[in-house]
Amino acid sequence: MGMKIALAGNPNCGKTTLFNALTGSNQFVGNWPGVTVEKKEGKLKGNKEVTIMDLPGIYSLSPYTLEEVVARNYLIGERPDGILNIIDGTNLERNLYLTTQLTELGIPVVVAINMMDVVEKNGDKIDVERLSKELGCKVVQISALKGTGVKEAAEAAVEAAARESSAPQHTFAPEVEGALNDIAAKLEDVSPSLKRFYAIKLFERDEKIVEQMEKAPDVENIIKKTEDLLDDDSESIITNERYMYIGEMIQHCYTKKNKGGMSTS
Ligand code: BGO
Repeated sequence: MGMKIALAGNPNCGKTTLFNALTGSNQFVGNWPGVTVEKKEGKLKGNKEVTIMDLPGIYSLSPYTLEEVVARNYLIGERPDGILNIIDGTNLERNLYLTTQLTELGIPVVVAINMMDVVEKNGDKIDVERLSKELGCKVVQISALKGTGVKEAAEAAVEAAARESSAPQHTFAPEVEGALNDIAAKLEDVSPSLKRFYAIKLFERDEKIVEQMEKAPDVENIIKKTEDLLDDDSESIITNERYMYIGEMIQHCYTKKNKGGMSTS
């Protein structure tokens, strides 16, 4: 049986460079069904049992761009065995926003921090061990351009995918967790590993997800109650909490050489 690893990341994070390094000339290019978004897949160099699926470059798993919808439909519909999430190490805060959503899918995730040659040149440091603990998934450092760590990243993704363990995840404020649990309890037809993802999307009033579900439960009362409690709309509640969580991780895990103030570069 072959294994499928999805390659996911923000636009410009080096995903194409990594995909080429992982697959070499062994690539098939087409379009995602029904849309003119490029679809690329290839066999992992040195292990033909492993297919690497290149997802469109995206910032989020929200429903606002065609690329986001294509990527998340693939992830929830096809359920790849693993996700290799490539992030730009020079832009950690922005890139981790997608990471916090990928780890909620119940699919094993490995994070590859790219552009490490630039991070190191700048004299900055990333505490990979701590980041790994706080994200609940393995984190490796790579330079797709120079080829360093690329093989190890692929091996880590294959290993994580084979273990079938889903990544643990961050928890939202107690009020939000309460609402998510109440919503999840109404999702009888959703497989256990996807309940949390669907609960969050329903909480955000994601209409595309509602349309996709055979029987979407009515959860408006649960959402409204939480919005009143926290005095904000549900989508902003989730977004703000993600940024708070990411901000804390950056504080713990990222050391900038030229901290604030005057920079000579
Ligand atoms: C140009 N290190 C460094 N330093 N650069 C990298 C790394 C890395 O590890 N990985 C990728 N890049 P894509 P998406 C470019 O094209 O793979 C660079 O969008 C240029 N081009 O070389 O395309 C990579 O698929 C002229 O840079 O990313 C590329 O995710 C001047 O990051 C860019 C400078 O990589 C995006 C860079 C004509």
